[in-house]
Amino acid sequence: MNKIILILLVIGMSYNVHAQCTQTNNQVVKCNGEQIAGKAEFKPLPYAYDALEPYIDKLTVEIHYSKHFQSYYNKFMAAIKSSEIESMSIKDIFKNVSKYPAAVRNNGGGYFNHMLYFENMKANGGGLPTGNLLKAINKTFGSFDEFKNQFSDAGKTRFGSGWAWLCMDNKRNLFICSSPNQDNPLMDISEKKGTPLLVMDIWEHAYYLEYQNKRADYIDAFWNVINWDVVEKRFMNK
Ligand code: MN3
Repeated sequence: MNKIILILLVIGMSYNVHAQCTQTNNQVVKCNGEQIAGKAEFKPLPYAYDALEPYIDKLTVEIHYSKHFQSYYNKFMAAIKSSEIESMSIKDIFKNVSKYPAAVRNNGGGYFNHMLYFENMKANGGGLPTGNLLKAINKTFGSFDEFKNQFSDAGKTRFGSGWAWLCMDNKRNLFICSSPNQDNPLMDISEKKGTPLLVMDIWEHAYYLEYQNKRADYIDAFWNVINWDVVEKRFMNK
């Protein structure tokens, strides 16, 4: 009996050694490079609210970031507080999101998707990606313009509120998809699964003040604010 306990103990210890957890202020915030859900932070926007003008106006960015995004974060934290999933990584929660309350799916997606969206924009953005990402785009879609058309169409044709995505599957193949509500391609309920590289918010709150019903104009403008450095980093990190 003691031998079994000893073996279990050794297995348990070696498991812990393999989980590479980093600490900030004595708190574990990441394990194996993945953000722990309960320790997720709401960080300040890395650029000014008016940095994306004239493509996305100041008031839209301000309300979107400080009200909508903040609210998803607050509700996500409330939804996981004191539950078993608080100490899991956000990506592991998404892998089984259908098993958890709808508030976790909606607000966890709302938090995570907005984090990626605001991160993959910047002042004086746009242009073309470079290096391996551009090569992969050309190989998959034939040309950057064809990729741009297909990604824009994913946004234009998504009925209601949602998101357009450029993703990579586990064989590093690129694909475009869109998702409804606050769903994303990391979730088990997603039709297409993969790692998000570039994301565009197509909820009306992302563009209505400036563009009203003209979603296509907002989508055209979005190409001028993309931070390709961030997208390339996501592509190379996996
Ligand atoms: Mn939004």
